[in-house]
Formats: sequence, C-alpha cells, structure tokens
Amino acid sequence: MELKNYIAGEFKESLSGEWLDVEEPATGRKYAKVPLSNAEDVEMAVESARSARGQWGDLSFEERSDWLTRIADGLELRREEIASLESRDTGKPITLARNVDAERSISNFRFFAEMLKNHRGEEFEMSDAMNYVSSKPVGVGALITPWNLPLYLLSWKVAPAIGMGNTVICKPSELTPMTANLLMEVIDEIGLPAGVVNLVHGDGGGAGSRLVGHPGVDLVSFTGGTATGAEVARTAAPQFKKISLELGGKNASIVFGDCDLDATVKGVTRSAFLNQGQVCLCGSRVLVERSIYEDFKHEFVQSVEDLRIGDPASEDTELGAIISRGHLEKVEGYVALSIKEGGVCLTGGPGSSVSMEDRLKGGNWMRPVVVEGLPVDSRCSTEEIFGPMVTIHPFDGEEMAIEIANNTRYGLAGSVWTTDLEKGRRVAENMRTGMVWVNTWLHRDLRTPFGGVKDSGVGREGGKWSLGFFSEPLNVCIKDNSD
Ligand code: TXE
Repeated sequence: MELKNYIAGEFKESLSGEWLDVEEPATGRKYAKVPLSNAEDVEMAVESARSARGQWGDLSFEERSDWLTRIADGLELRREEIASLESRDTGKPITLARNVDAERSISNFRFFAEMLKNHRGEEFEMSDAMNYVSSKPVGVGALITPWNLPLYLLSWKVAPAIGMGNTVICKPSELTPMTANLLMEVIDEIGLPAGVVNLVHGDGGGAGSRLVGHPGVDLVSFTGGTATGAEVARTAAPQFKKISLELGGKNASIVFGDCDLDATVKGVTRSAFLNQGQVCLCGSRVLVERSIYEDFKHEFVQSVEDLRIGDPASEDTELGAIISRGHLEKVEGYVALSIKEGGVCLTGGPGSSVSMEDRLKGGNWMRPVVVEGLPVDSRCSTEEIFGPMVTIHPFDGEEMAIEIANNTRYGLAGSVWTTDLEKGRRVAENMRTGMVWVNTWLHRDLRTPFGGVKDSGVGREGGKWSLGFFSEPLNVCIKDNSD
C-alpha cells in the first residue's frame, strides 16, 4: 500500500518521489510505503493552510463544532478499522487499540465539539469601562505526533486546533502513518473545506523540522521524545511561535504499606506495561514501602509473568510487539546496563527471549523485565526507557518516597497507592509532575490539564487548556464617554 499526502483537499504524491517503508512490528515485514516529503511538499501544505485560514476562522464556534461532530461520526463508522490498523501499525493488542485508541480518537472530536458549543468570551467590568475577551485563531498549526498512540494523540490536537479556527498541517510519525491517513479519508468524505486539515508524511529531520521552521506556521504542538522537543523549541522559539511540548517521562508508582494489595498489584502492573510500557505516562519506577516490599514484589512479579504475550491481532493478547527493531535494541541495551549497574532481574532479563512462531518470528518481541537492587540514582532508574522494563525500589516513609520520585529530570506523571486518602493527596501535592493519580492510573477526564514539568515539556493541553493554547485572546476595553 502506498500512502499519499493530503493537501488542499486532495491526496497527492510527494514531489520528492521518495518513499519510506512501513514495517509491521509483530512480523518485521514491510507492508506499506509513506512519501518522504520534501521542502516543496511542506511549502504546498503551508500555502494550502494559509489560504484556508480566513473563511474557516470566520465560521462561528457552533458551525465548527458541527464539523467536529461530522468527523466523529465518520470515524465512528470505521471504529473497527481504526482498531485493526492501529494494532497492525504499532504492534499493540487489538483489544487495547479498540478500547483505548479507537474509542478516544472518536471521543476527542465529540468532547471538543461539545466544549465549543458552550464556548463564550469573558467580560470584566470596571467602574467606568467594560472589557470583552474573545478567542481568535492563532493561524496555521503544525501538529507533530509520535508512534505510541497515533490517532489518539493526533485527534487530541486536530479537534481543538481546528475547533478554535486554526488550519493545520499534521505530521504523523513515519513509523505509524495508517490511521492519520484514515482520518484524512474521513475528512475528505465529509467534505471539510479544503486546506483546513492537511497532512504531510515523512521523517522528523525532513518534513517535521521544515514545518517547525517554516515562517508560515504560527504554532507547533509536539508530542514525542525530550531530545526532539528541545530541537523543536530551538527552531520555533526565535520566531516566537506558540509551542506546546509533551515529552518523555520517568513516572513513579508509590506503593504504601496500607494499600489494597490486590488492586494495587493489578493497577501497578497495568501502569508499568500497558502498550508494552510505551506510554509516556507509564509507571516505570515502582517504589514500595519496606513493610510490604517482599509481599508486593512476589505478587507483582507473578502478575507480570501472567501477562499473555502474543499476536496483536488475537483477542486475548495482553502484551504485543515493540515498535521497531531499533527501539527493541535500545530497551535491551537498558536491560544489559541494569546488570552492570548492580541490578538483579526478577523476571525477564538478558537472554530470556520470546520465541514466536510462523509469521511472528521476525517481529520485535521481548519479555517484560522487572529489576531490583538498583541505586535510585542509576541511569536505569532515572532515564526514560519507554519499553517493557521497570525498576523496583524499597522506601521508608513519605519523605523518602517523594525524594526518590522527584529524583529525575522528568516530571510528567505519577501514582500513589494507599487507603489513607489524606496521605495520598499529601504525597501527590509534593510530586514535581503535571499529573498524579491516587489508587488509579490513566483515569482521564478530558476537561483536566495534561502535560508535565521539567524535561517532560512545556504547557498543557486538555479541556480549556487546549482551547487556550490553540487561540489568542483579544481584550477589547470599551469606555462609554457619552453622558
Ligand atoms: O520520537 P521522536 P521517536 C520518547 C521515547 C522514545 C523517544 C524517541 O523515549 O524512545 O521519544 O521516539 C517527529 N523536528 N517518546 O523517535 O523522534 C517524528 O517524525 C520536527 C515519548 O518516535 O521525538 C515524529 O513524528 N519533528 C513520546 C515525532 O516527531 C521531528 C512518545 C516524534 O518523534 C523532528 C514517543 C524534528 N527535528 C516517543 N524529529 C511521548 N511522550 O508520548 C523527529 N520529529
């Protein structure tokens, strides 16, 4: 299958004539090609988005809300296709692709459609004048997304961006382009005005960085690795573009002695290994109060070993394949490093490969790994690994737990597991992150702010934070001088 760019309401081949192969993580086989777009493709996409700005920005919030609902309806009709494309493209289990990726991609459009219907400006009265604050579009947005939650994250950006009157250019990860293409098909079918949503495929250093640096792009919303985020900021900041960066994480799951053990083991296992640990929110450091360390460890390792690894297309698979050969090698490198740093693998580890059969033989497979005994400041305990490998550490008391949790350059998320809710809240308040869950994980209310601090990024998206980022407030102060 050969994908095309989507520019000015038309599917177009790249002017470069060059392609990138798309591989299926579960088999290692090439199964599609995406255009390796060049500067001219980016130029056309920016031109298309700029020409569509005026008319689109002039529509009312209600009219744009109706368009978002039509996109959601179009995606709804292809819900199962989204799930199977996403599962094949990323290697994630089909049940996860169905219940999380397909579900959230549709609800992102519905959620923002609803928010827009109720969107009103603000008023601030003075003794002698009145202020009216209205939201204006920023202009053209570059929306750059990673491979772990392809349509979920793209829809999270497209919906509020066009909802607030911007026109956009999407640049999905070159590793997982399929559902972005499906979204363009839906947008084309429903007849969204040409140029409002454009898409250029290609690599980060090519199409991605050209978009970020293009003077015709007014804002950049980026989700991906921290090093790439720094590069995006370096390029965009001197042009004073609005930037939102959602980057990596090294999130702690803090387990107290008074937790509900069964529910916590289940919750911490899910938080550590969902999507093979390839979610920026994954709890990759498990901190356990010493009083229950041995009991918890035993139950946790058992629960990790019970996870069913297998064909992503199979309904009972719980752990699928790793996104790419390169990424698998990176994660395996960390497993080897953990031994050098003094760790002991409680399950999985160097050499404990997964033997898959038939068509899955050439895929990127690895067993989940749990490592104990590492210093809390070791590389494996503080760097983002982004795979099915977690470290486990004992702690004594709240203060020590907080200190270890904060001992990393990242600050995205975390979770606290305790039946003492007051303590849960106290600990959460002291974690230097953007989000903390108590007795749950990845429990999302789309109205809440999403994003992190420190090297986990800049800014927040979600609910009114998205509407704020994707718009410019205009304050008009009116004084009535007539008597
Ligand atoms: O991300 P990249 P990758 C982390 C994780 C992973 C690492 C690298 O640690 O190992 O990032 O993953 C585009 N200008 N996360 O290589 O490179 C690129 O084409 C503009 C965390 O996939 O950051 C893709 O569309 N764009 C993360 C997107 O940026 C550029 C999820 C992300 O690619 C670019 C995924 C450039 N110079 C990985 N270079 C999370 N926080 O959820 C690349 N891109």
